[in-house]
Amino acid sequence: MFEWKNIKDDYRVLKMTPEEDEKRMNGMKALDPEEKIDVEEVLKGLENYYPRSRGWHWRDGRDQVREIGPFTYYEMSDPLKNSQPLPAAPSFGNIDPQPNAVITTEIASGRFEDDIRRMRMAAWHGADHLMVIRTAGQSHMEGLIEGTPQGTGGNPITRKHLRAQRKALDLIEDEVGRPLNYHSYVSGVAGPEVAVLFTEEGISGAHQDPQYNVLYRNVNMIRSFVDAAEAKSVMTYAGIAQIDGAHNANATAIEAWKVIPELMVQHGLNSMFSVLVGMKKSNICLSTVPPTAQPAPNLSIDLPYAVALREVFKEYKMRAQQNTKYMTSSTREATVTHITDLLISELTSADIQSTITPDEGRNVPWHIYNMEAIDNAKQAFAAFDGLMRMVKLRRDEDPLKSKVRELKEKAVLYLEEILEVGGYFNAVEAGFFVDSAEYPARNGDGIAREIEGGVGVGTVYERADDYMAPVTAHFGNNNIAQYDESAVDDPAKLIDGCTFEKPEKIVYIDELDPEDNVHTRMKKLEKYRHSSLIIPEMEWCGDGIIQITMFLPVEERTAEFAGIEVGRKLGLKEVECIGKEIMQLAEGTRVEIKGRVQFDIDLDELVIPPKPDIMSKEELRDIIKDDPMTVVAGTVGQDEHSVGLREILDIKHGGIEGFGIKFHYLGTSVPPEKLVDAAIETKADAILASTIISHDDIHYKNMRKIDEIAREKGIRDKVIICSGGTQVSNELAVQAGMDAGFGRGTHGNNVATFLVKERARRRENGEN
Ligand code: Z98
Repeated sequence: MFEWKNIKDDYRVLKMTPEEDEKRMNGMKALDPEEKIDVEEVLKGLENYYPRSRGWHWRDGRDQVREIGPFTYYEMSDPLKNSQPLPAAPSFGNIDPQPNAVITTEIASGRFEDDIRRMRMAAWHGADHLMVIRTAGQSHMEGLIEGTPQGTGGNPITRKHLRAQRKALDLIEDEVGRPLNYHSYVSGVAGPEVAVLFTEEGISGAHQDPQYNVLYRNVNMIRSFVDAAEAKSVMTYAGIAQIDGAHNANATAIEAWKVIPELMVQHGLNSMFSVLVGMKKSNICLSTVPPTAQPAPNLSIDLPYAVALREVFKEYKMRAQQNTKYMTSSTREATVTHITDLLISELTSADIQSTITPDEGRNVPWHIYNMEAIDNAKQAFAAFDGLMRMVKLRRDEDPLKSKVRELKEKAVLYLEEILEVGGYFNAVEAGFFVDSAEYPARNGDGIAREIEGGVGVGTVYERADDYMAPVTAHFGNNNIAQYDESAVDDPAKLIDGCTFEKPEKIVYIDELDPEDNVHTRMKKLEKYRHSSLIIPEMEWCGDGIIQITMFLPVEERTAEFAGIEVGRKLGLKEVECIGKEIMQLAEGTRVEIKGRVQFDIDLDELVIPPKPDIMSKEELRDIIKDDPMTVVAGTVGQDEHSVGLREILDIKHGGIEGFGIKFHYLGTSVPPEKLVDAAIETKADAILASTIISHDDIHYKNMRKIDEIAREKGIRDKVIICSGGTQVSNELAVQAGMDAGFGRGTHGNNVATFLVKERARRRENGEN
């Protein structure tokens, strides 16, 4: 029998012995951050797996004033044990502040086995809400499906799929050190069955809203609402956080900002229904999306809506998602919309911040874009941290005051009108919802559904007087007392516990289709998992997809097809244009294409040059601070090219000056003697000779001269001598008497690192 330990809110973990845990995980060991997760191992022994946690987890340590690296933060939660910080983090001691809000990412490529690896990457970036979109059509299926078929536009949600991913997430959450919420969808014709499956398999969040079924999936309304009562009861028992479907109204509306009053009504209907079924308000999350996007002046429309919503529904949770309705193929534009939407979340608070991948508008759901979207949220929240200590919404002044009031009044009026026509079902029949006019006006083009129509019509029956189901978390009259008075509060007692208490009662079906399953898919791709071969990958192991961005100096339509031709000429297959943006009508177009490469890379044959030996800025600064260094520098011989050398020297270009190294710049066309004499005069530690001109090997000849003169004057062992230039190779420079030569691509830190290490080496060997 399961015994749960309540951690906080509705999040509980199972009490288990180490042996039970080991059996449940089929002996799988903790992940090694430097090793890939073994998906084949995850798939083994799933018949014995059961989830170790139930319920939703909010981040720990929220809203504490905390020091992270050199900064004070006010709106962050506990840090992760292992994570992938933002790209700029190395300049800030690699800190990775984790915001208060749970961060969602949607991962459902159609192959759940590859999504496992993506989920791990996402958790490292800071996502703790992993949402799986269903395959097309699953919401119209009457029952559950089994096995692991490939999906279209999402994943077929089956027990095996959920088990494999939940098992992997158990390992991943230990690795990152934060519980991970696993999520999918309960709305649909098989809602109650799915809710039971989700409880059994440890799902912690789910969309459930009967209005979604009715309006967008044309499921019969009676069926949808009856099912919803059952599904919500089960979700309540399991502590599953619920997300509603109101945001689909602004995604569907012709002009999204016009349905704002209706959004509040839809939120209200689903929330109150859920409360009446027994769900805690703190588990009811309103799915809110700023309805419009730039170039609309969207903050002045979307902010009053966000404020009104949070005031009316203050006891509930807010799940904020970015606007997707107006997303095009421009990931840049989508990113800006995302960040401005995040500003609304900051100004009004969000408990869950959903992130939609900036490629959603191009329908290429790739690994890298999940990470970009998560990073967008993490980065924006880091930027906004503490903002509300400095700015305040002018709530009681116009325009916010009157706009918020107007929205609330319109929502109330809307509800009154629903009552006037005889209630929700009549209102739906009358086409009240998603009308294109701005309420209270109506254009009569709303989504109308008939009470006698839709999927599943006529499938609702009244329970008979002797109806009884010996199960936990059942909605409505169950007539238990008639059978056993003592089981009224625990009907499953009649059968010694149901599957919610006894996972061993679950009938686990592995695969039904001998072809369309994870094992055949993985077998075909074995070479990319068990050999030295690799191939680029965007969504699935072995897909070979790459994306190329280019500018083509022609008008848009020509550019699209010319771009595809470029891909073909590069040898790519299945080339498609996934994005184009006019730079100027006639001058040209930015084009993005995708295609499949027709080769793989053998890592055994790959020549990887040794890692350049570069010390960090901080390390270099510290060393030079304790032990100063001076150099003399100039372009040598008849060479007037000073740009390269200045880049190595000047602080502005990341040169050695920035690490505290003092330099005496002697100018251009400096004779070798002068360089050496200056080094003697200034007691320099090093000479840096720049030499671009290479006719007749003059650059190497000059290097030899510097070396000879330094020897003649008896300072060769006291001074490090380096030269650099576009045609300089280290090997030939050393042959010409230099201590090192620096070629194209050299930066100040390469030179500084060499100088510091060479000085240390010489001292260690007693050479100077
Ligand atoms: C989101 N990215 O919000 P199908 N129930 C509700 C929904 O909102 C959705 C489904 C079910 C968005 C995805 N929402 C849009 C309340 C979908 C999904 O029939 O399986 O597509 O139902 O997560």
